[in-house]
Amino acid sequence: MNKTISVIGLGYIGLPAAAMFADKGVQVIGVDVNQHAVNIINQGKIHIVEPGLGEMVQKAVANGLLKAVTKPETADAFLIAVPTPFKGDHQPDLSYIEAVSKALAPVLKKGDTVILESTSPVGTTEQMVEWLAAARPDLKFPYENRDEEVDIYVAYCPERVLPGQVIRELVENDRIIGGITDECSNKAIEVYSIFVKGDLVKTNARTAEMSKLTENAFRDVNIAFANELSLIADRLNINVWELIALANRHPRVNILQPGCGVGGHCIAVDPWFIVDKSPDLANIVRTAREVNDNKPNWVIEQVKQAVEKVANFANKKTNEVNIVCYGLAFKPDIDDLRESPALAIAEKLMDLYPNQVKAVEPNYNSEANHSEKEIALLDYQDSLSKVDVAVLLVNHKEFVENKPHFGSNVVVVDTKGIW
Ligand code: SAJ
Repeated sequence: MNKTISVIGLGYIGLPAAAMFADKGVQVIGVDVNQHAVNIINQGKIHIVEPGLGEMVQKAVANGLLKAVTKPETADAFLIAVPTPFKGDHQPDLSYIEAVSKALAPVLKKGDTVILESTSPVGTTEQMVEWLAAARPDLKFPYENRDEEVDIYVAYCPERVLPGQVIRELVENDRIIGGITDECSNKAIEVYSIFVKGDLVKTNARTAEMSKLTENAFRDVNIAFANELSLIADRLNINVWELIALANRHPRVNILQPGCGVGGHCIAVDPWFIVDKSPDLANIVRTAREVNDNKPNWVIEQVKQAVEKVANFANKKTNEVNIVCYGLAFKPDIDDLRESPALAIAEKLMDLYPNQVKAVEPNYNSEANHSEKEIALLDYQDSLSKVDVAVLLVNHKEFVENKPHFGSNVVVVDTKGIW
């Protein structure tokens, strides 16, 4: 019985999961090394932005079902949702999982279930078992292909929720349940059955790890195709948006949308974990990453040409041209600036054109703003009379629903094809 569930890592994935268990009446202990986040959660508030989450956390804390602490405590099941960034030349950084394993091991007891949710290179769950087993030689841990009685059940169950839709997708999405053994999968299924309505599909830990990476690499490769098409179409004087819409009328073609680059902490990162394990084989995956990472540079070149153009026809100096970037978040209708290509483009433009660059970001929230540089923000309507080069970077609904009507004196660089 999972009377108490502990969620370790109270970020964009862990906190919604914690709130979801509490919503079903389970006693939840949230663990995070960030004292600031722990304090905020214990006040019934949240330190991230996700629609619907604030109300759930507030209720869970008020009902005494969710508390946050900085060090692991005894529980029946543990869900680990800590970051797995990459370091140096795109090698995965497992230090957070290692630190959690070492902090968690002392509180484990016979019969507990440990589930890793963090996006991880293949083999990480087995590595985690080694870290746990080294710290707790008194407990028997599971090993793949050894179906024997164990004390601790371990599984890899990747999260696959879309930021902005987390509360709905946590419940509705199918989940992949990668137990180290079949018995481990069964124990993990008991945990997710508490709130998941989607199918809980069993596999082994390695396949589950790879499936998460595969899903995000699939999307990255397909966006790279769209981004590459946008460069080719531009050279050939073809409207890429029309081109894609036409091609997508074929019953078996479904091309994604080009943009200013691929951002976020998932799609721009996870494919590298595949490349890292099989560098000689992962050619398409690597090239897709490079194509998407290079798109912001192409956008900057477009802006440079636009600045020259305006300067020429308005008879201005290039340092008199006003540039406004529309959208800074990593995708539409969210406030998340992490790994945002739009923000990177705006910052690069600020270096190239000091004091000439401003931005409009309707979802701006100073707490979530991870910008190194202070970008002057303008109100959307006010910006329209001040801009010479309008750089549309993110298709936020405000920009889609209220299209501007620029005069011929404004040059538009539209990376999303909406203006
Ligand atoms: N993007 C495009 N063109 C498109 C679609 C997206 O340029 O047609 C860009 C976005 O603007 C953004 C980036 O790609 O910069 C990523 O956005 P996204 O909406 O594709 O994905 P994320 O990063 O918000 O969430 C992804 C999801 N994975 C898949 O759709 C396969 C989500 O389900 C995962 O849970 C999440 O990664 C994760 O945590 O791994």
